[in-house]
Amino acid sequence: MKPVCTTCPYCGVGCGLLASGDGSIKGDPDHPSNFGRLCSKGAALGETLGLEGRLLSPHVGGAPTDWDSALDLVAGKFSAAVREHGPDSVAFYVSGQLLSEDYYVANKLMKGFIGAANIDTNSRLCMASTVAGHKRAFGSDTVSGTYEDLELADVIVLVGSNLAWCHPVLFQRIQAAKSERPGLKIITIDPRRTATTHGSDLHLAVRPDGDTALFNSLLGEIVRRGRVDQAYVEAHVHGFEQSLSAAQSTLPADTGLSAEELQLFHDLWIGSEKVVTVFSQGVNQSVGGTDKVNAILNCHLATGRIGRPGMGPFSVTGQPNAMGGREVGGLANMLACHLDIEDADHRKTVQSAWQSPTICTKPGLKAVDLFRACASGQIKALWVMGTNPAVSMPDADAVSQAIKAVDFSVISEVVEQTDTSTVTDVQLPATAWGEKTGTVTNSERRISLQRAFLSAPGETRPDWKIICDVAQRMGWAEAFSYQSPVEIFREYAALSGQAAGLGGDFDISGLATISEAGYAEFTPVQWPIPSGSPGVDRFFGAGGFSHRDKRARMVPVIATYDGRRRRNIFQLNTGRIRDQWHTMTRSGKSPRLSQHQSEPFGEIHPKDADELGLKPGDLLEIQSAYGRAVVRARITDGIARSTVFVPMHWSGANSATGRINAVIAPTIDPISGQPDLKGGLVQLRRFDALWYGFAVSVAQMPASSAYSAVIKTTSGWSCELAGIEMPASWVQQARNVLNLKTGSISQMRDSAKGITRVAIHEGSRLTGLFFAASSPVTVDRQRAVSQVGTDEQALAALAGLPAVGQPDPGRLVCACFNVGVNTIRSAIHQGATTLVEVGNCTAAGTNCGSCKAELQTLINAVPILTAAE
Ligand SMILES: Nc1nc2c(c(=O)[nH]1)N[C@H]1C(S)=C(S)[C@@H](COP(=O)(O)OP(=O)(O)OC[C@H]3O[C@@H](n4cnc5c(=O)[nH]c(N)nc54)[C@H](O)[C@@H]3O)O[C@H]1N2
Ligand SMILES: Nc1nc2c(c(=O)[nH]1)N[C@H]1C(S)=C(S)[C@@H](COP(=O)(O)OP(=O)(O)OC[C@H]3O[C@@H](n4cnc5c(=O)[nH]c(N)nc54)[C@H](O)[C@@H]3O)O[C@H]1N2
Ligand code: SF4
Ligand SMILES: [Mo]
Repeated sequence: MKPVCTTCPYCGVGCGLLASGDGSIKGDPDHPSNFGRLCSKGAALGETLGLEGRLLSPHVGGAPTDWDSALDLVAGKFSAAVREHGPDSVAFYVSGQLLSEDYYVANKLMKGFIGAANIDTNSRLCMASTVAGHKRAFGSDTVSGTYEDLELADVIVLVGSNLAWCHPVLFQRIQAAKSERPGLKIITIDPRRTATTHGSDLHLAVRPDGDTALFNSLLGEIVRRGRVDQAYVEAHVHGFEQSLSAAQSTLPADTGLSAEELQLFHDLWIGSEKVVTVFSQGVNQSVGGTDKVNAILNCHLATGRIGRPGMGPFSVTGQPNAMGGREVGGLANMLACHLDIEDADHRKTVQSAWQSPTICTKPGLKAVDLFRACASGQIKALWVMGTNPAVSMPDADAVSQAIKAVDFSVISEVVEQTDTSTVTDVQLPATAWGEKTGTVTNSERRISLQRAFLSAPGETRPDWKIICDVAQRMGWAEAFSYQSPVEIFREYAALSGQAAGLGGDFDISGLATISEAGYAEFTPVQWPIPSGSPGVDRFFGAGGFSHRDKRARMVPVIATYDGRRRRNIFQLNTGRIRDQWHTMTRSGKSPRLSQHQSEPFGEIHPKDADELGLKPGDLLEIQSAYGRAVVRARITDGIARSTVFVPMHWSGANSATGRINAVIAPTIDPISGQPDLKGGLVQLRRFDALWYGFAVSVAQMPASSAYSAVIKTTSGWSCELAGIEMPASWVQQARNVLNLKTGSISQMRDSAKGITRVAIHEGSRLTGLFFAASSPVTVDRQRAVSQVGTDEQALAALAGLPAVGQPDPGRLVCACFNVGVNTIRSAIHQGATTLVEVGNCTAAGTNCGSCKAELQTLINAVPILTAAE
């Protein structure tokens, strides 16, 4: 069978894939986002398609039911709440992972038919500050540039972005451009050392939230050096003087950088016209996120470096359809097609296009307030779609409680048990990636189709269909009578033409009459796509902003900085790792992806670790007024003092105490409503475990004990754990942890190492291994994983050592070819000194390339011997 062209369901790069029903996935050589490239997550998609753990039928009150009963219940509850308490008593909380068609109908239902705007999305946690910053500066939420600009630039500045891990294919494109043109300089601005800073020419370890001060210092310097584009500013920009005086009132010292570092940055940025400033969550997720965005935009506007090849500000979107969500008006303060709720003409246009009985007249509740309103009883019915807020929202324990407190809650999910689905009343089974069809828009405004290549399993239905099924039952049968996604797409495209008529930027009306066959053959295309005239490649090169006077605004922004250091008060920074996707409900199904980083961890500076009495391998307890978490300490001088970095991915479903958002305060940027997920103050201490353990089982292990982190392996599951009470019986403890009630037991006490070892056999098959010790257990994890599920002798397995002649490959670095750190180090010691040579010897880094930055670090760590030595 011919593979199907589709689009990756993970990050906003939006790579094209060739997917087959047997789960084989390749990069699509013809897709203009990736030209055949892939990253480790995309390459491992085939391992996530199994039906294990999928939600396959509607559930009410924990029991399976039929669709009609579930839909009648949901529609009845929402209608009753609207009737009895008004439209503002219901809310949807949706996701940048929905397809545009799903997203569009959800918004249509809430804003045009229920008549309130209480629909917000996880993009509030992600892109809201950029949206607000764009709107302040441009009058519209427009990303002006294209990926090609990154290849045409002379200087690329990455601000608050770990591109090498979070947008790996874009990073690969940049690296390829750099190897062709070594003059291309990459600057990364991040308080922390990352895989991206390793691949950069200059790393500016700005103090947390020092970005506004940094770009203010740049604006001052642009002016001092006479490099303002006077003609552009005079013709197209307002607010120059006010912004400059605000910038000049900011102290360069507030950046936390030295005078030399600042000068280097100024020289590079000002010295080349072709500069692209890429920004992401280190900018957006801050109490001053919107100001940071405008501080960056100010510098591009003052120099007229926008909308021309090789230059411009560039916000990279996170989720596969973060951009599409903004286009359909997914946020509580927007209308479809970049129209504004506050504008009466805009509302009228949308209402008449929808022929709807009503239209919301004021912005709805933004994510943090939305869940507060759930807790307070204002929201009587809540519908969550395609997101896991009990893990990803700040103050996550309170969010979980808030969902429980709502009279009636429903979730549309693909996975049976998530931290959120287990606290909702109704679970509706959605078709997953690979089983459904619809469009997504990537970071460069390129619309691509995700196509089904598998049949829908069980009773699952696509999200758009579930929403329409409910809307029809709420009395709006005609307005939601779509038979397929293309019908929704056509309506949406037609509306965008009317929106553009009101002066908007978003116009895809050229696709408003697309046929079913045309949609099925959809090839990736960048908007704007007006009907009857050609679109443009880039926006704003010659002005033409969306404010009424067509001018952009430079916005005065001031950074304030509380530089006091307090004893045992740390700034909590959070973010992503290379091989997991958010709350791991999908990427966590891949054993390969789970090996790269198998535990939640906290990066901490060696001096802080010393002060806290932390040794490598110890556990770290993180506490705030909101909650606590326990993670593995990772001691590194790559992180600044008094800060700690923890990944966002671990949830209650796979860890006992690794859910970091339980600790994070629900503090928001007052302009965008985006939570400060990279800020927040915490206290740290060494977690005093009485024992540490490691377990491997053929059965799925629950997240138990005082500390635990469970991952999927090739033979079942493995788990790191620790306890604060000595179990009465290690055998019983092993059975509980391994989730194996039956089977014969072998036990061994290794007094030399102080390790208790328990093996469980079912007949001749080894079903579980459990190791415990008073200090972190030092058995060979990979060896233990490879033994479980086989006919391994108990005593050999309990010895936990690699068999003679079988070297331990070490922690996984290259997920594509399963190459461990020890294999790579040994190749380097044997003389491989470049990425190509390491690739030739071990195959590491030769497929998706996501691990190249890590390989380079390993190469750099080994001194190269010269002939003289
Ligand atoms: N592997 C992987 N890739 C992903 C995702 C995933 O879950 N896994 N998710 C996708 C999504 S939805 C998103 S939004 C993107 C996010 O992509 P990124 O924004 O690149 O990812 P993060 O790791 O959240 O944060 C980036 C960096 O911001 C830094 N930072 C923290 N505070 C500051 C600060 O004050 N200033 C500056 N300059 N930097 C700071 C952090 O140290 C971190 O290294 O990734 C997308 N891609
Ligand atoms: N501490 C901290 N917290 C963060 C961040 C951070 O940097 N630090 N980043 C924030 C950001 S940028 C983001 S984008 C969020 C992401 O956070 P979430 O959106 O909560 O994370 P996901 O795990 O992607 O959740 C998606 C859910 O949808 C389900 N799903 C998958 N496919 C489908 C489908 O087709 N239909 C339906 N109905 N459901 C589906 C998945 O199983 C999963 O449970 O996290 C935010 N939270
Ligand atoms: S870079 Fe990786 S995760 Fe992002 S779209 Fe491409 S293959 Fe998917
Ligand atoms: Mo995101």
